[in-house]
Amino acid sequence: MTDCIFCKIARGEIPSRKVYEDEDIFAFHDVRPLTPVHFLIVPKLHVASLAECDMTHQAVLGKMMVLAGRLAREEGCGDGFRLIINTGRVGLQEVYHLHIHVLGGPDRLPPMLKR
Ligand code: DGP
Repeated sequence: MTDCIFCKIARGEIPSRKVYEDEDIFAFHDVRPLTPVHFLIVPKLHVASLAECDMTHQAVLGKMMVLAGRLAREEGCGDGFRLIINTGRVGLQEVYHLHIHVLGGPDRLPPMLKR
């Protein structure tokens, strides 16, 4: 996907505050942070959302999850953090390139959803 904004960020064509990069994964700070720590983890391979994933994505999804914990700790979230994957229209997904939001304190986060 040449015109996908997160593909362009992962290729370095749009600047971002990089947290981590390897051959499969790119992680960068969210441009509109909701919490003191707020970064995104994306696969370099374009996939629109979690709803489009199948077993061929198993390895990269596993790597994203393991990295989420490691990078959260490295970014100062040793006391806990929250992962969010907004998916599709109902999930209020804004950018259609799969991404994990990693959100952290130092203070406790607000409740996940209002009742
Ligand atoms: P979502 O609703 O889950 O699709 O959230 C998309 C997030 O992506 C949103 O929190 C803002 C962030 N974002 C959108 N465009 C850019 C960008 O150009 N750079 C960075 N760093 N973040 C972006």
